Amino acid sequence: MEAKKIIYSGIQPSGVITLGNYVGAISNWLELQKSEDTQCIYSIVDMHSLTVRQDPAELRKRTLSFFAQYLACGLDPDKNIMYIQSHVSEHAELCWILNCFTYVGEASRMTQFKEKSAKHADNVNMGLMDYPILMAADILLYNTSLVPIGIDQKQHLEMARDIAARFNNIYGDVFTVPEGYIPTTGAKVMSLQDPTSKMSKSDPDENATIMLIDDNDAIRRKIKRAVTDSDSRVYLSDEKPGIKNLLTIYASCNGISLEDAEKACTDMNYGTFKTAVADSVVNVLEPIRNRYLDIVGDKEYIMKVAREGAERAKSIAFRTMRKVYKKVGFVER
Ligand code: AQP
Repeated sequence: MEAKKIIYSGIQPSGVITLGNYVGAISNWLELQKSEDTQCIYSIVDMHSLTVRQDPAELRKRTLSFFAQYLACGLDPDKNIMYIQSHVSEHAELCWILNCFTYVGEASRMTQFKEKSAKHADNVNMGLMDYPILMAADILLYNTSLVPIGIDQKQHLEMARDIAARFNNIYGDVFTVPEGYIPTTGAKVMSLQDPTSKMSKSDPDENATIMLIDDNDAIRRKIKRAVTDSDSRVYLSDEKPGIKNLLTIYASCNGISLEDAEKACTDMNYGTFKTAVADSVVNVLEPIRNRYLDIVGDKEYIMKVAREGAERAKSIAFRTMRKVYKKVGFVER
């Protein structure tokens, strides 16, 4: 029997899960879990979120809330391995090993490192630079073939591939070199208030992002306030980033191409168009929010799923680490 193809992805518990995370990542996770030939591993990558200062009580609460949102989206714990990253200590162990096979020059060239260093100038910690190496460890621990991500993570995935290839060159075929899986539509959902920058989990302007668990009124209000332009016609153009973003959201929520979204909406005025976009988002998010409200209070259930997921993840991760430690010359434990 052929081994199942491993899919790995995660979201860090900072800020709030956004429509961008859903469209760029989670909606693909839902598709990928359907195949009998895949083993999907989905994590809440809490260790990554420490690269920015967190309130401990808030972080704990948010991690469980994110886990409940994974379940509410329809990620199936019987089918997938779902766990919290810090519960599997091999992530930190492999990160250390990979650090020793990564050059400071390549890590410091990463766009996210430069952007986050500028944004958090008072706390440019080593973790911020180490973020993509920990991400490489997350992926390589499980012999992952495919990593579903938004386009913002493409550079980090390239780095994970470089590190894997470098290690394999020295020690033989230890790691699977992973491929990225980036959606054709919705790889980068933009901020509703500044459609030239990414919709981001920690944006302090609450009108800029749609939260996965926003209620219908909030969704409608935010889309109504979305920045567009002084034109009045709906069509695709790089000169119209606000409209392009709303068309992207409409296309993703209706499961159609950007071009078909343009065809469907081109006769609408901006008011009607925004209502149509809001209806599409509400259709997708309302059932998720309702399921979330059912699950989030049941901490026992969430923890049971997280514990079982961590055990399954650990059994794979432990085998990888045994192999890696042997290859680099550590005495067997
Ligand atoms: N706007 C987006 N459009 C499409 N995909 C997106 N992703 C994120 N934002 C968008 C994808 O979601 C996955 C998880 O992302 P993450 O947890 O690594 O962090 P983030 O959301 O990219 O982080 P932010 O927004 O930069 O968070 P803060 O503001 O807290 O630092 C990834 O696959 C990502 O590509």
